Amino acid sequence: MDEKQIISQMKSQGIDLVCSIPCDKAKGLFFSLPEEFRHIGLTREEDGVGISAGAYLAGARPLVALQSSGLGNMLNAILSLTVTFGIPLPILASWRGGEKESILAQVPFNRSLPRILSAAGIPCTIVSGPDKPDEIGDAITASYRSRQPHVVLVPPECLEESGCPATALPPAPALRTLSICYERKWRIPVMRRYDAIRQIASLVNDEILVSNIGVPSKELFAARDRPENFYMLGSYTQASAIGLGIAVALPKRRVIVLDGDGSLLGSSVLTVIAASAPKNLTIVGLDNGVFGSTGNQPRPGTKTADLALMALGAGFAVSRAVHEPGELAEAIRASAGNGPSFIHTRILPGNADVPNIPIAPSQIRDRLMTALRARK
Ligand SMILES: Cc1ncc(C[n+]2csc(CCOP(=O)(O)OP(=O)(O)O)c2C)c(N)n1
Repeated sequence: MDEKQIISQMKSQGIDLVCSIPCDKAKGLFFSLPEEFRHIGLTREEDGVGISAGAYLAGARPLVALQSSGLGNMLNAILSLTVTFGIPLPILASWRGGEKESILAQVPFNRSLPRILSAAGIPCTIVSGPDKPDEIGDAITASYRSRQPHVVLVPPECLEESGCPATALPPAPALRTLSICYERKWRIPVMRRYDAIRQIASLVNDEILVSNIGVPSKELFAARDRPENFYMLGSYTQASAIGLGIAVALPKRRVIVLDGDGSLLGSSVLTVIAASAPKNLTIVGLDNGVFGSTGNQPRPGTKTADLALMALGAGFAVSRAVHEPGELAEAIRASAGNGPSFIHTRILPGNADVPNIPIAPSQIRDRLMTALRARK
C-alpha cells in the first residue's frame, strides 16, 4: 500500500486532525499528512495524546501518526488520560525493529511492542499485508466505537515507500530579525495557587478551563466547579497539550490552561503551541518553584529558569510575569483573543486543604462535551 491508500482510509473514517512525528521508513506518508489534514507537528509523541484528547472533547476526530518507538514515550499518557477518561485515540505507527531492521537500537523496544501493548490492555492491529489498507480503517472505527486507544502497526514490507516528494524539500533558511523587549523584575509572591485559581475562576464566563494534575485540579473544583472545567486527573505534563487540542478544534471559544511550573518545564509543548498559534489560548504558568502536588519538593531551576522568557523563546506572541491578584486579572482580560499568550504567575508554595474531586472521569468528559456542543 502507498500513502494515498492510507490517507484515503483516514479520510473515509472522518479523521480531521493529525498530530505526527515522522519515521524514516514512511517518508512519503509523513510529507503528505500536513498537506492532506489539519496538522500539528509534534516534538514529543506524548503531547499528541493530550492534544488529541482535547480535540476529541471539542468535537474533532483526531489521529496520531508516528514511528512505533514513540509509543514508549506515550504509554503513561495513553493509560492515564485516554483510557481513564474513555477517549478514542487511533495511533498509526510505522513499525520498526523487524527482521530487516538495520538500526540495532530499534530492536529491543519495537520487537517487544505487541507484548507491551497487550500487557497494557491497549488494542493493537498489525497490518497483515500490503493489500490490506482497510485494516487501518477498521482500527480507526474500533477506536471511535469503543472510545479507547487502538494502535495500528504498519510493517515496512506493507508500505510502498515513495520517499520525499519534490514539493516537500526542506524550507530554505530565511533571514530573521528578532527583537524582544524583555525586562525581568521578580517580586516576592503574595498569592498561593488557590488564590490565583480563585481569581481566575471568578473571572470566567463561558471560557474553558483546563487544570493541571493533582492539587490544582482539586483547588479549581473547590473554587468553582462548572461543566466547562476539565480536571486532568493524571498525565503529568499534558494540561497545556489538552488546552491546545481544545483551542485548535474550537477556535471561537476561549481556552485557559492552569498549568504548573514543574509540568511546563518537563514538557516540550510550548513550541508546538506557538507554532500552531491559536489566538484563543492562554497558558497560565502557576510557578510556586516546587512540585506542589507531591509535597512541595523544590524543582530544578527555581532561581535560574524563567518561564515567561521560555514562552517568548518558544515563539509565544505575548508573555508576561505577574505577582498580584489584580495584575493576574488584568493579564487574563488582556490576553483574550490575543494568543497564544503566556502568563507567568509567580506564587508562594502551598496547597489548600480541599477535598478530592467526587466526579467520575467519564462524567467530567461528558458534561464538558455537552457544554461545548451546546455553544460552539
Ligand atoms: C509521569 C509522572 N511523574 C510524576 C508524577 C508525580 N507528580 C504528580 S503532580 C507532580 C508535580 C506537579 O508540579 P507542578 O507542575 O509544578 O504543579 P504544582 O503541583 O506545583 O502546582 C508530580 C511530579 C506523576 N503523576 N506522573
